[in-house]
Amino acid sequence: MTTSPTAPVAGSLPPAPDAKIAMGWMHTARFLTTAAQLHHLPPIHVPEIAFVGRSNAGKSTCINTLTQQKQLAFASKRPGRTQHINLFSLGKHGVTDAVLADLPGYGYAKVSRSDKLRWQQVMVNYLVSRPGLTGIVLLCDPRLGLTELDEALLEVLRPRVEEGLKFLIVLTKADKLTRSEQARVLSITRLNAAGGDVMMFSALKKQGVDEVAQLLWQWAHPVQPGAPAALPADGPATASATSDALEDSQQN
Ligand SMILES: Nc1nc2c(ncn2[C@@H]2O[C@H](COP(=O)(O)OP(=O)(O)O)[C@@H](O)[C@H]2O)c(=O)[nH]1
Ligand SMILES: [Mg+2]
Repeated sequence: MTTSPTAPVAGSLPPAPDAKIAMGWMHTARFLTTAAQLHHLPPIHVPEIAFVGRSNAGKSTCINTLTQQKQLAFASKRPGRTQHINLFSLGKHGVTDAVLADLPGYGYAKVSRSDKLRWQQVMVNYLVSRPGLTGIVLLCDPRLGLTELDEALLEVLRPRVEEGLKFLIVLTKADKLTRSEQARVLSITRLNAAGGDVMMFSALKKQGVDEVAQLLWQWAHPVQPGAPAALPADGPATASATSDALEDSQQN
């Protein structure tokens, strides 16, 4: 979508902020609350952005990297343990202007079938019914690609994305892939992204961090009717590629 700087379309994205602004904003993240069930979540009156993905996809590490806080979302050595929805407030000077929701990872082999089903239901209910939900970040290990569970989630999301829900697939652990592997998985994933964006990310190499932060800032600060665009543009957000191979602890 293109917008004229003098007549922004209501709800459209503002220009990308400077990376420093986006990263400073992400750094304000602070724990708000945790809930084991949907109806225990407080109503939120600012844009809410949810992080979802398979267990071990790198979700906690991604949230910690974006917020530049080592322990905000606990990077568990035992995947599947985080069975709560955790909310984090974002906003300068203690004024919350967005909320991040960290949803439980799915697909962990050692969780009982009944727990799996219960959590899938919580997740689906959250995604279809949460008021104020503005955007979804789906974390995916590019070496596995979109798995059956990711595809099932995409099907749930598709109608909401068509209605305007923002959607981004973050391909984590980019440092595990060569440049050409990254290019290949990016183009394949773009075909299956239900109209959302796809970005490469590495917590280890700090690849794609600014770009993801800038996009989330844009999601959380949509252009208001009649208002001028919020901040000067700093060029389009694109993921650059670096590569190397490092080990992590794997499950399944
Ligand atoms: N090489 C590499 N490993 C990563 C990266 N991000 C996460 N990991 C590793 O992947 C594993 C799972 O990460 P975690 O954030 O706990 O995944 P979660 O279950 O989705 O929250 C951990 O061993 C992390 O150290 C990355 O960017 N590069
Ligand atoms: Mg985690």
